[in-house]
Amino acid sequence: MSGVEFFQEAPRLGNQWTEDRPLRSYLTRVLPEEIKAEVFPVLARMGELSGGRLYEFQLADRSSEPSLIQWDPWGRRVDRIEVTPLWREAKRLACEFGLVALPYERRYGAFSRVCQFALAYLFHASSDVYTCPLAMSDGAAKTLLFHRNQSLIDRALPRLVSREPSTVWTAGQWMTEKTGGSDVGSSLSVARKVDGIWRLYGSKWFTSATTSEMALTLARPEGNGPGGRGLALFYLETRHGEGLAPGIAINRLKEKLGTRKVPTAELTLDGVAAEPVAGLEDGVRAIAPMLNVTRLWNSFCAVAEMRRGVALARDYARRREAFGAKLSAKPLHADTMAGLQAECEAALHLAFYAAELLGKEEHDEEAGGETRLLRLVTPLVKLTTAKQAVAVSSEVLECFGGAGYVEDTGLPRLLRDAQVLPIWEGTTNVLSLDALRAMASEGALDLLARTVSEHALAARHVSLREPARRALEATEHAMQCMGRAGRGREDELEANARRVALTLGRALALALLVRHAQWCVEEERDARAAVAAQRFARNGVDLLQGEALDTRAARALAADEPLEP
Ligand code: MFK
Repeated sequence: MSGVEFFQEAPRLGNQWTEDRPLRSYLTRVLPEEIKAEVFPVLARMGELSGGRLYEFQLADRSSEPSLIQWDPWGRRVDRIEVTPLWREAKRLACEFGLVALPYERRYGAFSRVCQFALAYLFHASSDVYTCPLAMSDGAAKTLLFHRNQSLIDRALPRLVSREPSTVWTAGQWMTEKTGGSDVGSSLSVARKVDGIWRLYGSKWFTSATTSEMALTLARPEGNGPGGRGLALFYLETRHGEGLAPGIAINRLKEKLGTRKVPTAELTLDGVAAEPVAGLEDGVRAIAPMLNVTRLWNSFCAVAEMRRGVALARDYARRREAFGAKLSAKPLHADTMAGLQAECEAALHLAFYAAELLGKEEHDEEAGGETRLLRLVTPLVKLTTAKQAVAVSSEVLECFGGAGYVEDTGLPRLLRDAQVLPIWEGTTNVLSLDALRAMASEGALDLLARTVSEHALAARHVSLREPARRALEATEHAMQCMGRAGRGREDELEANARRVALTLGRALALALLVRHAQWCVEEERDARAAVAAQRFARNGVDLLQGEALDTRAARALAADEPLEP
């Protein structure tokens, strides 16, 4: 061998709780002392796992994937899914830490959701998206409680919130059919009552984490009308002894871009027994409590995915030398990383704000219309953080140069797993329209604007004045845009929906960050959150600057059809 060999060191992670300044700082500000005393050591344990043993396990388990075994050696159809080794460990840990159980145990009162999601956030990035079945189980528990269906609550709830891995259940959320993942009302599955038992017939085109013991799903009772109103919400159990319940067949697992450890299946339902959860119509409305919970999980997973990428890139920048200095010392690299860190911090406050609202709602502590606000904040937080996660993860890969594009570094997974976040649980456009509906029907926009201004006006430190001004200005723009809506302008409003929603989401995130930064300056003598607020404001908050395109012109451009000048 001639010449000098060079080996780049791999990025390393430490305790993900200890190293997460924004998380620790936020929880220090909001949690009462007695809860901190109990929860901080648990978070430290999860942080140690997530940056240590579980992360190493994840790297070692990188190439294993779930598999579908359709037949046993003697020709019987079994349709059994084998999950990866890490998923088996993740299931055990999720039970031990009570990741689904926590809010139902209600030990931390209205802060139970904050504590739950702090743990889930630390867990997610090393769990190979085991958070997917956890999210759906939480959503199912919430939905059964919401509808006060006592026999189903008695049967399923203790299992969904169990801390015992050998008896715990997870839930599926079988909504998507070939006719649409977004337009759920066009679902074709039917429900027929045979000898006093409801049976479901049809197919489900995407069912995530299909190893669940139960599922909530939609089907149209025979004779019902079209659309979401004609669907009903059903509960079913998927297991029968060692195998699948009669009337369910797994056709195949999906070959997906990312979330490759999550077994996502296509199913045929051919008479599987099911039970209505909440009457025999209005199924879309009936499943909404589940959607709102899973959308919040999605948001925390987005923040966690960003945080993991930035933690790895930061460590790498400290080790990697190029052009005669560490990357961390290079002004342009530092500026890029600062932009990413700012996105993470703002997203963290946004997601936790929604968790605070949900916790208050569940403990009857909501005040001043906070439940209506939550209805609007949920889609805003989901769509905003999901878009951030894709952009940040893409940039994180670039921070590693070619290594970020090479599979056995474990880095490409970050981008692949982030890319699902704006798709499942409602795409950005579908959620933008959902946010418009929430604004129109629930009058929540004023509440949101008031929240932004209350938080932004908490900024007294000089460094926070400009970010606070930008949050207020962006919100004002969105309000003006909504104020122009009216008869004859429906198309314009719809075309602007994503810009309005993202502007509001980012403005709220900035205002929350500003408010926290003020506390950090005063209580921690730490200016980093303030710098994050300044930087987030510069990353772009107001997407409504300038005139919107005429919708007719936009259609012509989109379809590349002729248009007279
Ligand atoms: C790592 C984290 C992992 C997270 C778990 C991932 C698991 C992945 C599994 C999936 O992806 S499952 C599929 C997820 N699918 C969706 O999220 C569906 C996306 N489409 C929508 O959300 C559409 O907006 C919708 C299907 C709801 C539209 O259907 P419709 O039939 O046009 O319903 P419409 O008229 O908008 O709403 C019907 C009623 O429900 C209305 O109430 P009213 O009857 O009183 O007017 C709505 O207000 C209400 N509603 C709809 N969405 C709601 C809601 N209420 C509360 N919250 C909501 N989000």
